[in-house]
Order: sequence, then C-alpha cells, then structure tokens
Amino acid sequence: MGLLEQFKQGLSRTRAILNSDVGDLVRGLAKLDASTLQSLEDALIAADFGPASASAIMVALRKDLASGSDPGLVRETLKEKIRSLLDIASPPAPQGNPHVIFVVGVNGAGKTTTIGKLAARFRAEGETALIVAADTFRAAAVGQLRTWADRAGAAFHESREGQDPASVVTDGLRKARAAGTRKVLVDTAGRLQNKSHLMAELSKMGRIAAREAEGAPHETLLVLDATTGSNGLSQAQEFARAIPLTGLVLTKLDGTAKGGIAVAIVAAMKVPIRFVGLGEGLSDLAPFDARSFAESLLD
Ligand SMILES: Nc1nc2c(ncn2[C@@H]2O[C@H](COP(=O)(O)OP(=O)(O)O)[C@@H](O)[C@H]2O)c(=O)[nH]1
Ligand SMILES: [Mg+2]
Repeated sequence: MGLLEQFKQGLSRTRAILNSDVGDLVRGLAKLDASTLQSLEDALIAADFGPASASAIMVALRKDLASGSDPGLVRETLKEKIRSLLDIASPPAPQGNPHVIFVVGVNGAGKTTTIGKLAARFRAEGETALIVAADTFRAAAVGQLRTWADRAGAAFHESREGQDPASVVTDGLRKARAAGTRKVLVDTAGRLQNKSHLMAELSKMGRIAAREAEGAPHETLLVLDATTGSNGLSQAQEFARAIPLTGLVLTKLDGTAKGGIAVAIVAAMKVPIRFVGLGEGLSDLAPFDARSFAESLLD
C-alpha cells in the first residue's frame, strides 16, 4: 500500500467529517461568502486544528473570497495551506554508530508499540536493532516490550523493576557496542509533566548515553496520542523542556476524527512529525509526509 493510501485509510474518520462539512458548505455556491467561511473555520476547530492554525488557514481562504475564486477550489486552498503548515524545515538527524533513539512520552501514548514498529522497520531495512527497556517503573512494561522485540526480530536488553534507568542505558549501549548493533531504541517511563524529578532523570539518561556513544541520543522522539487532542500540546511543551526533541510520533490517528491536531502540534512545537501510528499492528507506522497527509484529509 502506498503512503497516500495508508494515510487515507488511517485518517478515514477525520476525512469523512472534514470532507462532508466542506462539501456541504460549498455545494451549489456561486461564490464564497462570509458565513460559509465562518462555518469552515468552525469545521477546522471541530477537527482540532486549534485556533492559531485555523486562523492561519482562514487567512488563505479569505484571499480566495476577496479574489472571487470558485468555491470548488476551497479544498485545494485548504490542502495547500495544511501542507505548508506541516512542512517545517528541519535538519536531518545526525547519524551515530550505534544510532541511539530515545522514545519519550506519557503512559499510554504508544511508546512501547511505536518502538516495536520502528524496530520492525529497521529490520526490514536490513539493520540490526537493540531495544533497551529503560521503563523500569512497571514490571509489566518489560514483558510487553520483550514481546514487541521478539515480533520485530530485534535484540532485547532487559531491566529489573525499580532499577536506575540511567544504568540500564549504560549497560544497553555497552551491549550494543560489543555486538556492533546499528540501531538502539530506548523505551522510557511515562513521565507526568508535573514530576520535575522524573524530568531530571530523563536529562540524566541523555548525559549518560552521550558518555557511552558519541552524540547520543541522536534522536529523541516524543510520542503523542492524537486522541487526547490539545492536551497533547502541553505535554509536548513539558517534554521539550526536559530534553531536546528531534521529532514527534503521532499515534492512534486511526482512532480519531480530530486529525487536525497534527497541524496544531507542529505549529506550536516547531518540531517535525517523523512518523504516525495508524493502528496496533507491527506495520501500522508510516513515515510522515506533509503532502500525503494534507491530500488524504480532503478529496
Ligand atoms: N489504534 C491504535 N492504537 C495504538 C497505536 N499505538 C499504540 N496503540 C495502543 O495504545 C495502547 C498503549 O500503547 P503502549 O505502547 O503500551 O503505550 P506506552 O504506555 O506509551 O508504552 C495499546 O493498547 C496500543 O495497542 C496506534 O497507532 N493506533
Ligand atoms: Mg510502555
């Protein structure tokens, strides 16, 4: 399945609503009018684009109104504006050997699942991968992660409940170096944003990783649950304070009719989305592409 088809399927709920709203509003209109524009803005807000992104999109639509352009072109204007809001320039991640990726985010966001999916991608590309279980808060977390490592065909570095996560990272990276492993994925505990000591621990894990592997972590991906809507934004900002983020993974887009949250988050964070989760299976992870995303929202 191509990327566009994957997005279309995963974003079907958001697309169904947004498309029918836009379709209903412009059908039979000879030209755009102010009340149609107001209703379009309401539709964007309902899809969780957020007030700032919605009003940026409205600026583009008002230009269409002023120029008296065909209401049938509203979809094209919307797509183009959504694409440009999502398409923020960012330098490619520095490559390390081993290449170390931290995966952070609150409990339930989809970190463990995403790590399994990422490991499967690396394996499919012919890379060796090690998953490090540095979420030591819950005993069940280690077992769940091991299952994903097995499914993905990745090596696994386990930990004991309550073990210092920084020491787990040290041991895991030593193991990766000894084995010549190319990709290391580090699972971390779901940290609540108001627990400053947990944030300090995340910073410490970063420092420890740099000691074991030059430049590590080379990427830090923040996993956000799209179904939590704009709550995700404040989480994202708290994590960005604890550790520099290189990218976002937006999960559960398949379960929401509010896929506009992707635009709101990128606009607020200025950090690119790297991947999106489109289901619970091993292959339900797609590299993010702004054009396909925008295209899949509106037919
Ligand atoms: N529908 C859907 N469910 C997902 C996705 N990613 C994760 N999940 C589910 O979300 C729940 C929490 O995921 P988990 O990886 O354990 O989150 P963690 O606490 O951040 O490690 C699990 O039931 C996953 O199956 C996704 O992209 N789509
Ligand atoms: Mg987990």
